[in-house]
Amino acid sequence: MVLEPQGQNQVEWPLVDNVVKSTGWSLPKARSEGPPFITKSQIVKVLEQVGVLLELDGANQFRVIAYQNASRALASLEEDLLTVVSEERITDVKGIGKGLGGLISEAVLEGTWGELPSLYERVPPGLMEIVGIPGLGPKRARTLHEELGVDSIESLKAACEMGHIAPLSGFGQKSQQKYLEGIDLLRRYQGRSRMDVGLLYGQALEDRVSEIEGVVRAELAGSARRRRETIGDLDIVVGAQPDDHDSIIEAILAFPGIAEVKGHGESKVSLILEADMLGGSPGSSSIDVQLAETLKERSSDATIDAQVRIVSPETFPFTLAYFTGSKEHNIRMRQAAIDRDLRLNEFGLIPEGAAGGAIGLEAAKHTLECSDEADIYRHLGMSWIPPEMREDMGEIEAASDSGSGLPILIEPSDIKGTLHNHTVASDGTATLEEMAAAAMNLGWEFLGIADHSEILNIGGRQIGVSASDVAGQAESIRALNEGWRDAGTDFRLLHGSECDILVDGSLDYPEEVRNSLSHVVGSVHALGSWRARDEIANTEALITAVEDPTLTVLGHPTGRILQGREGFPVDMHAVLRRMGELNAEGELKAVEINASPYRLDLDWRLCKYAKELGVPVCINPDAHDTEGLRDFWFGVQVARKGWLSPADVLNTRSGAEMESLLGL
Ligand code: DGT
Ligand code: CA
Ligand code: ZN
Repeated sequence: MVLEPQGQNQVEWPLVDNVVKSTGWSLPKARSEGPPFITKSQIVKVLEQVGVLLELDGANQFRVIAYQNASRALASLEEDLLTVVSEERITDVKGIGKGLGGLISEAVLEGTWGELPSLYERVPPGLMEIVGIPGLGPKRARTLHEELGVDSIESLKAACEMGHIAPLSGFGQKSQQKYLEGIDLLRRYQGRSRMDVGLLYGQALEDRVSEIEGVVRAELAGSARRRRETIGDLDIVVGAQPDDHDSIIEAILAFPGIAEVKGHGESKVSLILEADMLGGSPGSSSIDVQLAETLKERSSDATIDAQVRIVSPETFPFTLAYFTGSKEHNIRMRQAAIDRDLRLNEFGLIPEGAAGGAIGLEAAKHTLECSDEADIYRHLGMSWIPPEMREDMGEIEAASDSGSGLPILIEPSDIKGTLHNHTVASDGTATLEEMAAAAMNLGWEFLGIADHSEILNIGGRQIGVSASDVAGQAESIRALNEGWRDAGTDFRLLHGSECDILVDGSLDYPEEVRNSLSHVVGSVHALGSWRARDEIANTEALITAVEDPTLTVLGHPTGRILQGREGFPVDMHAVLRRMGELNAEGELKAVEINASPYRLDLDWRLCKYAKELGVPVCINPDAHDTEGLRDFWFGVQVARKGWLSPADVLNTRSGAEMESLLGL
């Protein structure tokens, strides 16, 4: 659902369906020995792609729709596809006719694709790529191809920059600008996945690899282990005796959910993973089971690349440390080793004197023994550095024997509640009671309700709670709280609001309404106006907002949607500095880490600054249903990445403390 912003306070709703991601468009090759040669999910994807390709190719609209329908029909087929095909019942499936039934059967039984290869070859690959750009469907892509010869992202960019798109009928200046922004985003996030999707796949792969016979240790490395907000590819390091390496690689290649094997050698496998990888038991997942279920639904059509590297158990700690990165952190580590006349690489920590002229694995025979990563750090005069912090942002200095020491990082279990959550009163799907029950289930002592304020609407439909309805919600919450108090249950709902910050920095609702609330989360939703003006104006307006005596938390401070849209330009350092001053004067002004994996805003790079300024951080899931509460976990990962300890995070306080902090 993509809604065009119209009015000033129109929401550009999270552009979830609009996420820019270029996928390799190719026909899957048969990999198994016998049928099914191609899996159902692979066929579903191909049919969907063919719909787009046919449209790009200028095919009859009925054919396009036939492929789209067949893709959907197949996706919702519950029976085993091989059985249905073998029993020649595929055309009984509503939406799948004779022609497409034949194609599906051929793919399943023979692993070939009929006439499709020529279609895939005929359509310029660049056209497939540009269809991923927001606002650019196959029809428009085709028009651009025919009118301007656009056949790649490059040529689209050039056409935009030369102003050739705006004059075309049905396009205009606005489209042209939007495409340029889309290209920019595509570039930056090409082939990357959000943290939730990446970790779900990474955890599933790690679990499966760990269960293979002969595997001594397997661990996720790379940006996933460092909990970056987006993940390029997964890196998994496996420790096993050399004699077992071959059979382990064989076992990995037989996993379900491998869309493609990009290559494999003696000690490395490169794969593309798809949704079937996620089946089976969640095993030892660090993500909890419930969260994993929710994520599965969100990421069923994603794919992600993975590199598996297999080494001996003795080499494992070095390889894990190396492939955990970051590259910048590794460079500093290697320098620290050189300073001690040591050579650090993915195979060992080798005294130069002992290694002599040897290189690689040969030199590694002389390595200092390290049974885990902590040993490596110890040899270099440092304490073990949590992976999240390995970004060369001061952690090397802090971890050194002469340094200030590393902070004790916050854990998910430190969270006692959250302040920004929605109910049916605005755009949530759960009632106060349901949200409260889910929060208690998580072991929380409080839950802040912050439904949208009055002005918020989508497409003219009011979403926010009107000023006159606020008192009613207050009464419901008061009654519920009284019930828990009488029953001796240490739990309370806190009655707040997610108040819109208007363009001039003032807050929605009359002041007396805001004063009646326990807390106000101030958020910008009319992104269009904020993105259209400069950084100075936006910074001034946000400072005006945080200075409002009723504002408690600055919600999703930049409005960014990861891989979807940029936040508005703002000098967040300046805003945080002002918030620091206000806190010093005794006013509680917290900045939110919006824990939705689509946002993760405040960015982790700014958390440390907030901490140094004495601005409390509030980790909020911005839940719109009971399951959404679990997103707080991602916020905790961001907080850890930003060096935050429990004391730096407002919602590690107990329910009673929160009440007193909010003056209740
Ligand atoms: P990604 O995949 O783009 O999200 O980010 P990473 O950090 O997972 O990067 P990736 O997959 O290219 O490489 C994994 C780690 O391997 C990286 O974090 C550090 C290490 N590494 C890769 N290339 C180099 C390099 O050229 N120099 C050094 N020092 N380390 C490297
Ligand atoms: Ca990686
Ligand atoms: Zn919200």
